Amino acid sequence: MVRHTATSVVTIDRFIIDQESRQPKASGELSGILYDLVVAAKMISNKVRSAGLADIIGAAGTENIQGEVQQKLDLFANDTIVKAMDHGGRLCAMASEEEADIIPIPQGFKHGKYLLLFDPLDGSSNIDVNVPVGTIFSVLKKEGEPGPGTTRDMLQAGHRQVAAGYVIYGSSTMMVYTTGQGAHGFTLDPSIGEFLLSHPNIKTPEHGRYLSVNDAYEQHWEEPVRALMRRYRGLDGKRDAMNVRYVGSMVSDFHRNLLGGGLFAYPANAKNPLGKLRLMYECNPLAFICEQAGGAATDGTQRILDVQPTELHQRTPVFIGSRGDVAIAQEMLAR
Ligand code: P6P
Repeated sequence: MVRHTATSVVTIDRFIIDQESRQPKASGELSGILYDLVVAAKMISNKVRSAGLADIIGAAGTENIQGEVQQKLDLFANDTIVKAMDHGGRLCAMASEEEADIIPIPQGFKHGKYLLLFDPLDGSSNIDVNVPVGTIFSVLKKEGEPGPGTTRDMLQAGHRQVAAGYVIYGSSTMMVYTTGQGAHGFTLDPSIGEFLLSHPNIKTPEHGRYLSVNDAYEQHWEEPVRALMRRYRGLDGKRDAMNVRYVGSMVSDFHRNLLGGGLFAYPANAKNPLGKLRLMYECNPLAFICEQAGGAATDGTQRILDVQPTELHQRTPVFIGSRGDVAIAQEMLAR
């Protein structure tokens, strides 16, 4: 007789409902935002997977606020998220890496109390060489009076996030998110179009195997950063060398390190005095997830989630991953 070991199949929608039921004051609006983000993730995943076949590979020719050439898939991902989110009545404004100003909720649509910030397709320069890319999102709550959200409403420290997550379009499409009740991973089963719980309550190891940094900038780092990287590489004899893994797609590097343990670093350098990565919709959401998984994230002087933003697209140096490895950065850079 074949014994079937019961394995519970939990869809992301079911998980979202279960998590909401544990929050007595939950109105269901945050769950609604997550549902809509799941739909957008499926649509972007579908397009990313067929990008090599359809005519959406390659630069769209336009530039985003960062002066970076926008890939066509960037624009598709951006528009997909905006269209999936703008009419649900739960948001009062959005902000995207691809758009200079905030994205208002169109006239005629109900304004909710939440703010959504996102990087629609991080690492998009890797698209046409088939390196995994990702979507990153952060949800804040508007303080004060209800009504249309403003840039000022968005300038909140990362510890005020109510939800954060990313989608990685890799060998499979995965969505990892948190609402402050742990970090949980879901893998898309394309045969049924459902994200299924595959990585409940992710915990990242205290010390990691992997170091993800672009050391082409070594000559532009300050000496404490160079000493820190020598430590991670075991060159000062104080610890074993970490394996370097760097694909140039933050979501991919972060996700591998989250599951296997490791540290992702994008330090300030003489060319980028505040580093390259954005605080509000890259570092803050990933830091929230990382802390929920038992990891940590610092800018070298303070916890990423405590940084008080002053601009929507501001950049920050970042050292994020296994708590013990981040502690070394804090110790060596605070000197
Ligand atoms: P560099 C992609 O452009 C990105 O924003 C991140 O996804 C990635 O980690 C980083 O930039 C790579 O930057 O300077 O090493 O090429």
